[in-house]
Amino acid sequence: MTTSSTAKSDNLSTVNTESQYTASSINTFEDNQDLSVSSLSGSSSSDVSASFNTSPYITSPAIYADFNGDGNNDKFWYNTETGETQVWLMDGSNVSSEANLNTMATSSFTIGDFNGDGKTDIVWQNQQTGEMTMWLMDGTSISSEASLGTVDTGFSDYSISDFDGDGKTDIFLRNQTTGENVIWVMDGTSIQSSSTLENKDSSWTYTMGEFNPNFTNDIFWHNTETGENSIWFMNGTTATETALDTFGAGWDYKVGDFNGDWTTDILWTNSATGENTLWEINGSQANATTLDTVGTGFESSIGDFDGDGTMDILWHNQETGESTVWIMDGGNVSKVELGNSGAGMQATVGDYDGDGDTDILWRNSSTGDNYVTLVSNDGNYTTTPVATLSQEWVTF
Ligand SMILES: [Ca+2]
Ligand SMILES: [Ca+2]
Ligand SMILES: [Ca+2]
Ligand SMILES: [Ca+2]
Repeated sequence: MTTSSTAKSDNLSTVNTESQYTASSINTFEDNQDLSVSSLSGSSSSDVSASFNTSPYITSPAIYADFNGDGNNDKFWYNTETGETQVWLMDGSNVSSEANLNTMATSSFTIGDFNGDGKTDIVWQNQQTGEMTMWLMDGTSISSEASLGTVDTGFSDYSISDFDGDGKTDIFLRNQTTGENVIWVMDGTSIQSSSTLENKDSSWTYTMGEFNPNFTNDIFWHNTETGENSIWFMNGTTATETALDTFGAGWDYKVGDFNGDWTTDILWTNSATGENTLWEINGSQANATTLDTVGTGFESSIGDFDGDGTMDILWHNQETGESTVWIMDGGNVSKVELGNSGAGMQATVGDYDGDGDTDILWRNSSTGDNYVTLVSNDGNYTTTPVATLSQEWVTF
């Protein structure tokens, strides 16, 4: 595998242990833990077939892949050696439909919904030529494929967001070496406008979010050397910068709406010490709460595991297989221990059965075995093997 040929999503680091996830290692959530849907139905015995979640982020096909728009999150796979691609439409722990799509060698990709039809699309960058290619998706088919042109290969850092709030995902391109930043406002496979924004030198990293929230998406900037933080509040291609407190030099950060106010918050993690701090953000205000420390080696995945519209955190240790879900209510945390996954498993998350609760796909990247853990509205969970794909395949 070449390190340059990977998907751009989170949690794609590979593991190389021999252990397997076994059915016998799977427990149920502790009986006294309440993972029921509370804010939506007022009852923990609500119809488990109900397919809703109040979070616009959890249900966004630009954030969690849904290639046919049925409300069940799906899986996309990329073979880092051959460039082969595969899509799985999920129906719970069943792969209801799968297809091999075009081969895209030496490329990176990310998802979005560039035509705003509620079905996840894919944008590619060829890391050798800089050519950008878009696939508008319809289930297991590419309904439209187009070249977006070629960028300088220095712009290998790109992400998606909806900067003008029209429901069609746009593209942000950054040259991490020179600090140059460019926005492409998209309408399907057409670049409506291209704008160069202010330079941010290579000590800055960023993530996308919705920090006001007016649904023109914004950019959070963090200076890894000085700990300076700021937000670009976006309105189309116009950025208005607001400085936040200085914090977290050398810390990692992830985004999620952990208090359900539709404003993106920041989870800070110090991977050396295991310390965590939550920033609940409202415009230019960041309310900091120190959270518990997790052991080193734990990685976070963000989802809504109790389906209440506020995002939660799956902590998973790939070496030991330990997993804990933190059910979040702002800075208040209820912890739920998951069974041990077995060592060497990589977790990715999505709502694969469409019941509003985020589920987990475990992948053993040594053996290529995959398992889906479905979280149900009553707080129980079940784990089922799904198809195996050899180790050079990655997913997000
Ligand atoms: Ca689409
Ligand atoms: Ca929030
Ligand atoms: Ca939640
Ligand atoms: Ca679910």
